[in-house]
Amino acid sequence: MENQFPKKQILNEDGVVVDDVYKSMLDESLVKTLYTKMLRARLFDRKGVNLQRQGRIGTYVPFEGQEAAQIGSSMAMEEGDWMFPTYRDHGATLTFGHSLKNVLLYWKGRQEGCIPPEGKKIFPPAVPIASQLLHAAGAAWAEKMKGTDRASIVYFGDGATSEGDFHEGLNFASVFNIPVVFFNQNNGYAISIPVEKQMKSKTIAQKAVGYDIEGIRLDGNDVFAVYFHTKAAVEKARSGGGPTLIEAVTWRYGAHTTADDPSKYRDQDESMIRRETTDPLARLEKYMQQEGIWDSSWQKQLEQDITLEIEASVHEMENEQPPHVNDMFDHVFAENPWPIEDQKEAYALVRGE
Ligand SMILES: Cc1ncc(C[n+]2csc(CCOP(=O)(O)OP(=O)(O)O)c2C)c(N)n1
Repeated sequence: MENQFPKKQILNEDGVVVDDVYKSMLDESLVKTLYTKMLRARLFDRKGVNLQRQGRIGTYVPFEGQEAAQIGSSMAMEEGDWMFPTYRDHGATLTFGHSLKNVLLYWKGRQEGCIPPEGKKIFPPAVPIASQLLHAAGAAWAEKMKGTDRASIVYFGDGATSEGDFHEGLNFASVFNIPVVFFNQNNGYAISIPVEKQMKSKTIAQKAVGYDIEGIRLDGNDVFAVYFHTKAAVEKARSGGGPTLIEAVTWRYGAHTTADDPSKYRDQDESMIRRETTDPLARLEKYMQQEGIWDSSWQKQLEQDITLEIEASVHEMENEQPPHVNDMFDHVFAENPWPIEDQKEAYALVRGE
């Protein structure tokens, strides 16, 4: 099965394009945009971890290492399409147009952080694993019934493929030929469980066979492979070709969340080695250098501009009121059932209110 789903690559680890078909499609402005968005995501992510460590936001979920997977795939979507992220996909949502301020507000615990800018169809991050696959299939099915050419993309991890919702989502999308791209980021771990203990199958892409849909396995640290293959899957979906399951093989360098200590379950050297050998940004930089489109003063200026943009959004987030404890109780049901009302009242009593 592994041989039937080889890891597709366009840009190899040395920054060399290994698939000639794509050479003519790599214009300078696309390459620079991909680099810019990946750098923005990385700097935002590092800021998120620092803010949590300084006690300025709550628990934060980092994604450093997964930038090519998130930015390449979100850049393949168009205005009017739907995006269904998990808690780890703010690189994708920011690239698709979510606001820095609101993404930060989410991590601060404010429910307003779930609201995307006007016109952006971005769902709140799904924390119940794999539940968002059904939402994505449903939204795309609705678009199909309305006769539009809008598609959905839904993000999920390797661990999510063990949930019933994964299978229901794929089966439903297959049976009704729904315009949805199931975008898996196989980052090797579901918290502390390595993918080899999560499943017997050697790839995630092969799971598509069970639903008779297309399955694609990609080098998820190669932003060109992710961008072009996701774009093809989205275009196929738009033109009535049905769903695709994409497995982007990647790696998270850091912890599962800021509440996790990865040294308890994996060798820390591995992330260091991967940073040196397969990093998505370093790889793109090598390509740009070899193509003569790398300019270190451009990169420095870019980094400065992004840093200022992020700092301004932190300032905006911190100018908002802190979350109220009742937010924990008030945003799941339109009308709270009695056990939740009881808990809310009990907690108010404890606080002396
Ligand atoms: C239905 C459900 N079960 C368990 C959890 C607890 N949980 C949170 S993250 C996680 C691991 C998910 O791993 P994966 O799908 O590979 O995504 P990753 O976090 O690696 O991006 C689990 C089990 C949950 N949030 N929802």
